[in-house]
Amino acid sequence: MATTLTPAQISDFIENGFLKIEAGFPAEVAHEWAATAFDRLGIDANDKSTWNVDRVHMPGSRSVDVAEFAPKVWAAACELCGGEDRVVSPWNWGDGFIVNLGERSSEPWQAASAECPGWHKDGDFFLHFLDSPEQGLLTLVLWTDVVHQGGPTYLAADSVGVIARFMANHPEGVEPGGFDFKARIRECERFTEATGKAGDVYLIHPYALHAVSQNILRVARIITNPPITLREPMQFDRPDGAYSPVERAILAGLGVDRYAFSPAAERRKIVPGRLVEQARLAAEEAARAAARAG
Ligand SMILES: O=C(O)CCC(=O)C(=O)O
Ligand SMILES: [Fe+2]
Repeated sequence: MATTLTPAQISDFIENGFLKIEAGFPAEVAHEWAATAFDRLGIDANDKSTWNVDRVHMPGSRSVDVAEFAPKVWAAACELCGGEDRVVSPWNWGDGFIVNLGERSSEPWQAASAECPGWHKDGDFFLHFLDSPEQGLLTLVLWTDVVHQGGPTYLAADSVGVIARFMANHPEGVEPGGFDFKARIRECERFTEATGKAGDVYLIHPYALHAVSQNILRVARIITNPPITLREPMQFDRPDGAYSPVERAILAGLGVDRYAFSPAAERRKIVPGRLVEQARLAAEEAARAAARAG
């Protein structure tokens, strides 16, 4: 596979746990997709009095293959995971939008810090091990411009090592709710905001802690967070040393060159409560679409 990332981009990813791909796909396409969210939610983009929800994670209604839709992003994501042959394809993006219209907009604004609520690592659907393949990368796809104080996802840039050490200490596996994120985020010191333009994409280390932020500007912020899945568990003692940047970031966090790991319990899936809520929202959307069709 052709290399698309520069050595500087890869060392940035290992240092900060994320890489921003600007103009990963055309802004006009992002705007077209984002515009569909309002009808689906039954609200008017231009009339904030109709915005009856502060934040919602919508169900998906269509999907595309990223290799065709955003080839530059696909190539970069594969490279961070150690190559296309290590990644489950197709990697699909859908319109299960995470819409932030006014999260905690009436509360005093808080800059990104350990004091903010909601820090977490993604992956509510499996038991977590140091080498888990289910969430190969966390990604944030920006379907609208995302601005300071307008609900950008907060990121802890030094959280990968914190989670790596926690996972190494728990070979028996960690439930999605078992990380004590409040304690973990207090071990972090470098915080940033995932701002950008419609069409930008953040490729983020699967261990990175992040949080929903306030949208005190009450501008419509629309993203998705499609995970990439690995075909096999990660490896930290590769005989040929062909570690992916994601693996190298974990080794760096552990402060070692290699690390023999095997899980001490069965890998298993977990059914997240979020799916029940999304089924309810999908039924509401279908009813609104039927009413519009009239
Ligand atoms: O809405 C956001 O800014 C982040 C959402 C998120 O982290 C999630 O849904 O897991
Ligand atoms: Fe998340």
